[in-house]
Amino acid sequence: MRRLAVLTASIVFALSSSVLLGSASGSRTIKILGTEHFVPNALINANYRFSPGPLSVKSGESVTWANATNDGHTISIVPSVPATVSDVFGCGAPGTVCAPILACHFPQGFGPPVTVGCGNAANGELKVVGDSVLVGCTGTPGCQVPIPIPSTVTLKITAPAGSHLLYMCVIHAWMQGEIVVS
Ligand SMILES: [Cu+2]
Repeated sequence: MRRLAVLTASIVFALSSSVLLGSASGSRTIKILGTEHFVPNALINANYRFSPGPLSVKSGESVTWANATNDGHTISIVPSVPATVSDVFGCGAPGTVCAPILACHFPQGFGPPVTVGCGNAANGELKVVGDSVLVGCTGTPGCQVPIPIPSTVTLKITAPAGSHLLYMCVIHAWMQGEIVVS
């Protein structure tokens, strides 16, 4: 979880094309996939992603995020998502969309204590900007999160029909998705 803060060298993203595709099947499960790889003085590569990225649901339906990676993530509704490499790696600085959400989840910085659910997500709902939940990796191979947090979370989408909820992981700010509520 803490590695984002130390990324300073060259960066390679191998984002899966799958994040660009919607869900035609009506699946209500979003997988969290990917790995990261670091070679000192050479590269850092991470392709953590939501699969699918965009999803259409009806208001009141539930969506499950299932983490298959060995790192923790967040599902965080934000007013806008970072659009450049600089925005991605600067997310968390004061004034960015990541800052208030990181402050909620990690009131003393990365590591315990943590707040698992922020805003309506504390009650199992996703509705408005600021709603956010931590997804852990307990049970996945090599889980590097020192705190037991479930790797699967189900949230009820209670935003009204017509809403477009932009969401992201504030730990890995290139992980971005959208929920279209009908
Ligand atoms: Cu993440």
